Amino acid sequence: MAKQQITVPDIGGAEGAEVIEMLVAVGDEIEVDQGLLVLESDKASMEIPSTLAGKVVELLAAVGDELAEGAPIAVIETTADASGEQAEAGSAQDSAGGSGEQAEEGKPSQAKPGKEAGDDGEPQARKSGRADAASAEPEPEADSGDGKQDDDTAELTVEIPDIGTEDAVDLIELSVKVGDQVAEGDSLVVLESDKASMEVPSPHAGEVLRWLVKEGASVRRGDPLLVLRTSTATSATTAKTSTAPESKPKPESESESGRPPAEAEPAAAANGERAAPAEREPAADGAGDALVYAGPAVRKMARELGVDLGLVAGTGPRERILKEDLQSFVQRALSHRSGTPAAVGGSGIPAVPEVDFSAFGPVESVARSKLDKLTAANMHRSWLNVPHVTQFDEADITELEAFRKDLKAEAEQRGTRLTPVPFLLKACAIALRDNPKFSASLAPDGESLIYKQYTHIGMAVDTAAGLMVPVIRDVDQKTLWQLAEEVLEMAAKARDRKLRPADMQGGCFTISSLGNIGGNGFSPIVNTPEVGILGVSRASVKPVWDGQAFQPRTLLPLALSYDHRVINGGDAGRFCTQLVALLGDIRRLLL
Ligand code: CAO
Repeated sequence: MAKQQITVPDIGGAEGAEVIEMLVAVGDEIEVDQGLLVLESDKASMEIPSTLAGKVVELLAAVGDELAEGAPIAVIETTADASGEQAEAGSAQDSAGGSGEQAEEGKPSQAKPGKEAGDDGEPQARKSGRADAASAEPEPEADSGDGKQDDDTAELTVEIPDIGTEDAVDLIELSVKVGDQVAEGDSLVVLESDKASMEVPSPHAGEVLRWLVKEGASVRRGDPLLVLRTSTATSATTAKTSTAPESKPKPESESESGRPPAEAEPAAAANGERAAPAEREPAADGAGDALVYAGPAVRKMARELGVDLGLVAGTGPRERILKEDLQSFVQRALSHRSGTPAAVGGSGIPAVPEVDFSAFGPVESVARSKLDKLTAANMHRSWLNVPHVTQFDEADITELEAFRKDLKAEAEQRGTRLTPVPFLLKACAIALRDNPKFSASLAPDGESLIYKQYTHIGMAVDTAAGLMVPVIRDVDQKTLWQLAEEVLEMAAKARDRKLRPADMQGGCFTISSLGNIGGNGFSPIVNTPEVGILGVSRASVKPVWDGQAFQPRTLLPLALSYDHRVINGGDAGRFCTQLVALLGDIRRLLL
């Protein structure tokens, strides 16, 4: 066992980058290359992977910290077996020091933003006299002055700068179009690797003459991107800039200064390819969909504008949020607000008036967690988009409870706990099989329903950090014991913040059980784009008339909320009736 410190590696010249997410907690067992935290600079967000395997014994960074290369991240207790090469490499470094070396060792394998061979942080640009618009071949290196087209202008081929990896990365967005005038530092394209997304800033001001790559291409350092026409004066200045080792990528705020946002981002949507929808389409999977897909510049702009990106619909590739989407969102919000004398919120809804609570007594403002804010955005979106109806029922689980209690000892022997939730999962899986609309989703254009050939069910988990919805896969194919184990495992992972995005994706339907907490009933909000959610409240013993006398029976309150665009009352009635029958006679779970 040895304690070693992991520090921030070379992050591509970024002076300091903000920690926007911690991916590990003290006590976590981690592997080499597992993400430790996410850093976001002006130009890129990047996951910093661990260079060691072992146990996290101390965290030396937190969300909101500004970190530069060499800053300590965590202390890892490595085992000889687990740490392997890394332990050897870092053996001289204990938790008290050695951060300088560690930074070298800790260099991430993933892409880094904006750092080029000359360390000047600018993409390489070369002069060229070629005018072959269709060519995607690299332009030949030209001597200084060769690229001059006339007295005032020159053509320059801009290349992919050093992106911190020799591997190819995806070019996911062309941020400008032919004919655009770009300022030095304007984003030309967005690149994305497994671990980071980054914008490539223009090394010069000029006019975009032609593209030499296509959106979706795999690119590497040195690949030609586009040809710029620059003025000779500008070109001379920037050519100097691009070879000056001390120069750094220009902060976005500088590059955009003097330009209104509408001009600053002539992204794909500006080509007229897509129209920004009024509101973000519900994302796939509850808390999993919480991950907003947007580049650093858009995130920065959103922060400046105070916009929750969870509410903005992305029209870029893979629903990436473009600056234009953000602008449309803000414009819509402003036009709603200025429309009537009474202040109105989104969709014309009267806004809640602001109140100065401190006028009535002492107050404290506590920042909400990211998870809380994303959950709020998801709930709000679903509430506004989905016409909700909730159907209530009660299942007589007297026999189920007796059976469950009989199995308590066996459950303990197996090292698990059999709560009502596995039975609910099983019963829902059968009801979903027989009522497939409940696990369908509405196509974005509303023209079709997407039926899923799998039965993955989300389970709401109440955690100290907020609400999480891990998804239990192929519930229909699992035994009650397997489900019991998975419920425990997923709930524990959620509470320990060990769920991965993939654990929270792919759900067809959700169960929200408040049975362990209490309450007679509640109407849950559909976890869009799912169309149904089952709310389960606390079971209680009640007198039930059997035709001759009142009998004490254990009744479980159920509340099925559904999207009335997809499901009708009749469908919901049938679903609930079947569920009640299944839970009332668990032998039916075998049928
Ligand atoms: N009625 C009465 N008792 C119930 C019950 C019910 N409907 N459901 C569970 N219980 C009891 C169980 O019997 C068990 O006690 P015993 O061990 O004595 O039998 C105990 O509660 C188990 O509770 P649990 O929370 O450990 O496990 P669970 O499987 O019932 O629930 C989970 C797991 C993850 C669903 C739950 O812990 C949880 O987080 N629920 C909250 C979900 C939520 O927040 N929903 C709201 C979403 S919208 O804001």
